Amino acid sequence: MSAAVTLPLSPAEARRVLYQLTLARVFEERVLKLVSDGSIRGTTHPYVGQEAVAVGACLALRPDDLVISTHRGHGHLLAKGGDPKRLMAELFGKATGYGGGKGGTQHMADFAIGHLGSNGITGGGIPIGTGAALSAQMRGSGQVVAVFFGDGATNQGTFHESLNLAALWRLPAVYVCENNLYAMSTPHHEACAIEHIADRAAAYGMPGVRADGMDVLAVAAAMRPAVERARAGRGPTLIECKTYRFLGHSKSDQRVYRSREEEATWRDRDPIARLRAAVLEQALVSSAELDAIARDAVAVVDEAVTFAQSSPFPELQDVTAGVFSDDPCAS
Ligand SMILES: Cc1ncc(C[n+]2csc(CCOP(=O)(O)OP(=O)(O)O)c2C)c(N)n1
Repeated sequence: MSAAVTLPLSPAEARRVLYQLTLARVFEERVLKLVSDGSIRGTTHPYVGQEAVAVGACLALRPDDLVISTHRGHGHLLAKGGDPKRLMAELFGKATGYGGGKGGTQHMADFAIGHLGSNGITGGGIPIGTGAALSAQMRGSGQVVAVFFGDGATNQGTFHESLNLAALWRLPAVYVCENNLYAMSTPHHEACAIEHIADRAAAYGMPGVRADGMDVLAVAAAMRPAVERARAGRGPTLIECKTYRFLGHSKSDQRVYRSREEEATWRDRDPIARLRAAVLEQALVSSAELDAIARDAVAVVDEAVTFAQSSPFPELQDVTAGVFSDDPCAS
């Protein structure tokens, strides 16, 4: 396994971070099973392998800070403190889900915890997150917005327009690119002439930072000064997290565009295995506690599945409820 994560953490923090990483992993693996057996209909974009980015980024945020997510968004929602039951129920299309069962995997939000929504449009969340940062600035709320997106999204106009305005207006945003090397089957080097997306920051006049997206603490360490800078009114930062999705783009992807050797190299950098090894080596958490963390995550996901299965489908009369706002000016 490649080099260990950069501790220190207190034992309690180590347990919390490991739990969050494990919960995201167990949740996604269960979703894939449920998709395979037909319990969950439609597609899903698994986050397995990328957990350190969401968890590391959220570690650097305050509870009232905001995040905006992508089509690969279950991990972001859970890391921001989302409810696994409502998330699972949404995937089952049930009335108790985040979107009342009508949005599904790519259309979930939880404003109460500062999650502004996932988005099925590649790059679609970037201007929305930028607008939220403008709102935070105008309201003087002191909130920072973490905007998540993939490497493919950085070739969209929305990325360039948003980062330009955010830098110009010194908006309190942190742009977190999850560079997992592929946009569906297109490798980054076939879509972009430069190797490091972080280098694009120079074009807008903001700092560009590269982070090991397979190391939760490296992500948090890159985020902290960026969040501080944003909160102090000094403007946005672009953070490129080098990461990898262990599985296909979506459930039907046979991964013919990449080698099993490449996958094995990245699996060797599994963010959960690395943190587990590091905390054991420093005797921060015992192996019995690690087992308990894994059991807790499985129990929470079991409970979420039971909740989703036993929840009702939405009523026909509610088909348009939540589609339009009755009060467009509501905050
Ligand atoms: C505007 C738009 N174009 C194309 C698509 C189809 N699409 C869905 S996901 C995806 C790849 C996105 O890649 P990236 O931004 O790198 O995110 P990742 O899937 O790697 O997390 C594409 C092209 C889309 N959803 N929206």
